[in-house]
Amino acid sequence: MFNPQAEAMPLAELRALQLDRLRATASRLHERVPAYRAKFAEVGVTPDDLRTLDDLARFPFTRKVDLRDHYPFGLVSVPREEIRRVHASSGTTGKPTVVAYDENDLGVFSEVVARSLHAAGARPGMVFHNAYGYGLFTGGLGLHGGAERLGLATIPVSGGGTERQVTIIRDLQPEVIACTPSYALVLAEALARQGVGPGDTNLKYAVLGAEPWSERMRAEVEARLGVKATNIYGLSEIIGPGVSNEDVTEQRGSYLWEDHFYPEIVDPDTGLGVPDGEYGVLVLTSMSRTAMPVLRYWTGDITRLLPGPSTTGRTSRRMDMIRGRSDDLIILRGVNVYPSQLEAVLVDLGEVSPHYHVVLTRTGVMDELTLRVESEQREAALRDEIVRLVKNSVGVTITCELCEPGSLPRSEGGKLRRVTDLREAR
Ligand code: DLL
Repeated sequence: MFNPQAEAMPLAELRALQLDRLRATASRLHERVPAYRAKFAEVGVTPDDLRTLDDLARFPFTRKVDLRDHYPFGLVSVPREEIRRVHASSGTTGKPTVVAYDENDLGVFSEVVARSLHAAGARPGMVFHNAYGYGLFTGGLGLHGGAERLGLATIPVSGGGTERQVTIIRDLQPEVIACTPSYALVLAEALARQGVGPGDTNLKYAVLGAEPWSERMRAEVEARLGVKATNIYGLSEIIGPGVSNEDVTEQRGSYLWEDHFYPEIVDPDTGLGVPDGEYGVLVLTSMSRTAMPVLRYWTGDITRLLPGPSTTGRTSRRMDMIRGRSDDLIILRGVNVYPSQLEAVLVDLGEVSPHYHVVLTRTGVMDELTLRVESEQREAALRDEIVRLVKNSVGVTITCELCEPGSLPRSEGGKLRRVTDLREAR
């Protein structure tokens, strides 16, 4: 194990550490972030009310909208000069939500990613192909920092440029690869086209995440790339990748690094905690961050904490694969897209009606998003303009179809479903 002291800490010690860290985080937010002070006051709690771990349930959730309302730095709890890095993730409207890290946070980030990579099979001295996107997205730089911390020879390939990726896999002989599960299949197909089969590369371990996937997909990636694949989970608001990772010898449930992130599973409708083993929304608190800790973040991801003993000696709990989401977030080829971001593009354009519908399909291994928009004029130029604007503001390539006014589904009183997902579960 990479960090036995932290990962196999006796349970009583871990719970005591969590309570200390949660109290420190709640106090920090109460003292330094007016928005949290106000949220606490609204439900009548102060950090002194946090006497046991169960008391956390009395504190308010933090949601995406809180980050948006305090965009960009309203939830930061250190002076501006102490910020060392900023990442961003898609907001529910045109604007991203911003996450800030100080020196301490970057240390936590590389520590938890190093642990994740180690759990995935990586060992110091191995060559690491990092095909997560570098940039505002936390995937590329997040995996990078942890890989260097673990002592891997890190190749910062970033996303895209499949032919070049294939050349690097053939020539630099990485043992470990990190990318989205869907991109792993794209790479496997590109390798196969060059006559490179599963046994012909040096790849042994794949660290896959940033989008939902399943056991079926795992079997496919493992067979086609000749690797052992593990699930890495995370989100920008909490830190980025490395909130949890499966152990490669077990491949069942991702160990949450519970000395840094406190997990709860709650009922999506009532917000009340459910017992371990039951499905609900994952709520996470970052307990050791300083620039922008987040208390009880409502991830929207549906999963469960797995009961049963671990076979690896770790004391942290494991979470199951993500089963779905409690909101309308679409994850397209690893990129988060909210329908409302697409709507914002159409509204800005002004030439089309606000009636639109999103259809998600899968051709081979690639996900496609078709945006169907009602419009009086249906020229190719307008269609291309919408595709270009979405690419610029949301960062994904989509297909656009202009359709006759009145032809798209309308709300029949209930919540209008804007998205039809025809992708089969992977
Ligand atoms: O996707 C961080 C990440 C990068 C994780 C690389 C793993 C690997 P965001 O862009 O903020 O951060 O998106 C977070 O992506 O709430 C989930 O809905 C989804 N997600 C992330 N990992 C997984 C996973 C990164 N392993 C959102 N399985 C999360 C299913 C995942 N969904």
